[in-house]
Amino acid sequence: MRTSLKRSARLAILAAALAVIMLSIYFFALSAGQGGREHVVIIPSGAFIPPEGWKKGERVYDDRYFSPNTLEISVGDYVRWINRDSVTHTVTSEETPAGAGGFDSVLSPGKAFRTRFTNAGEYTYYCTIHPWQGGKIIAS
Ligand SMILES: [Cu+2]
Repeated sequence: MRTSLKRSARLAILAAALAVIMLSIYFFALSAGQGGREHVVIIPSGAFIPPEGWKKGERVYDDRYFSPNTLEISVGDYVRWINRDSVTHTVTSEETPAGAGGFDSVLSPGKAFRTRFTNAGEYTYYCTIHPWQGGKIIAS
């Protein structure tokens, strides 16, 4: 009887210690600012319509094409683009910070694409099918 009580007490202490260790790791990871939040950018209905007076090669940074058009995130965060338009669009990186990889995704209507930003800096992107559509991500 006594021995089994001691054993369960030891087990309880062990479980409590384990819980403390797990919580410490969790809060350390949070305080390290590793990001991990997800942000959503919508490709709105009608984004395929070029702006009036648009000239070839010109990017237009406007919520009509990617919304929000400029998004500020933390390094380590994710961005999910959702195509709410009636036609296919692409999310194609244009300028990226040194050392950062690019991205390129084709999204038919209703589809989404998600990527993670692990390098700080400014990223611009556009749609290769409707090249007036410009967007910007700033990771810090
Ligand atoms: Cu497009």
